[in-house]
Amino acid sequence: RYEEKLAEFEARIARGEKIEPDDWMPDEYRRQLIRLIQQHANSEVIGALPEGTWIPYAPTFKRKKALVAKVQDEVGHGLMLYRAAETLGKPREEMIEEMLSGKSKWSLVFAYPAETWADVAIIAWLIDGGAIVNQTIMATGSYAPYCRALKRIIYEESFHLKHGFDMVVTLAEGTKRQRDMLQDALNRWWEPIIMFFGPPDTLSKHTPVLKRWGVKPKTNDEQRQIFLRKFVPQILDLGLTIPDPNLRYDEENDRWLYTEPDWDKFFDIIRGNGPMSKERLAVRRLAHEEGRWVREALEATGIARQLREAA
Ligand code: BYC
Repeated sequence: RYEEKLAEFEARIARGEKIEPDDWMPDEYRRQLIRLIQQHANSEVIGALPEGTWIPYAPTFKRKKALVAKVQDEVGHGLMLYRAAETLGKPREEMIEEMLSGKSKWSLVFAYPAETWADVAIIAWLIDGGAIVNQTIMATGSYAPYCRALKRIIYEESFHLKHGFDMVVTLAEGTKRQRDMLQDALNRWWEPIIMFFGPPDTLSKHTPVLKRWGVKPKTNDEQRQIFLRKFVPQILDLGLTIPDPNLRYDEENDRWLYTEPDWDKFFDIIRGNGPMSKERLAVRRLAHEEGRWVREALEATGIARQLREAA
């Protein structure tokens, strides 16, 4: 009976056991995981675009090599995550179609433009830093294939963080123009970074069910606090100013206080109305069309079938 199966499923999660693809799971657990992992995969693929655009303009050969490697890593993360979502029964082609049609979401940070080289540094340091905070928590979650993918992703993201920090330090220790460029990038990225962790717990509709079933061990606001605790001191140490006059540490309650971002704006952006939302999708659609002949050739030669059978 459903109630008994559900009780056993919840008892397994309470014991800290992980759920594997062939195990029994409630339909809603499956639906939520597909939604979340699919959006995460989309974010990695779309997230390659703001930095990818800067590859031809990297200031040195060393920076260009590192940036190319990082962008390749992000696309690889997308593949690992689509694979993890596929274990729940949704074909990858369908997920990609939903991303291209705008039906399935991706992280709103990538709906913002990367205007200068300092944006590339801030993304690699603070967006990847935020992603590590989020993914380290999610990797302790209940669905085994997602956790396994996250462990591998975090390993690579940790290197991205070092690459980002090295770029930020170079700019922070550079000329006045470089420091101004860095401050300007931080000013523009601060609000999206705060939004990166999702709406406040009071507005987060999926958190209760995701927490109950151990997919999301910490809430959006808890994750945001961990990020602030880790990164605010480092940002200030670099001599940068954080563009929030209300940002301060509340010792009594052991938490950072900050100005709540404009959450109406957040919900509008994730509906596809960010400054770069349409352009990002148009570029992705173009890349997908340009790769069509490869997919067709793989099908026509039977290689695609062999790969599917081997997987
Ligand atoms: N952006 O109930 P809530 C990277 C949506 S890529 C857009 O709190 P949940 C990188 C949410 O989907 C890393 N939408 O949702 C790549 C929901 O809409 P729907 C990306 C957002 O799932 C390349 C609605 O708001 N990381 O690091 O409980 C280069 C209500 O929200 C966002 C992940 O994807 C957002 N930020 O919690 C560099 C991590 N936040 O579905 C770097 C995995 C919320 O009802 N995902 N929404 O239409 C998660 O941990 C969780 O899904 C979230 C949201 C914390 C993001």
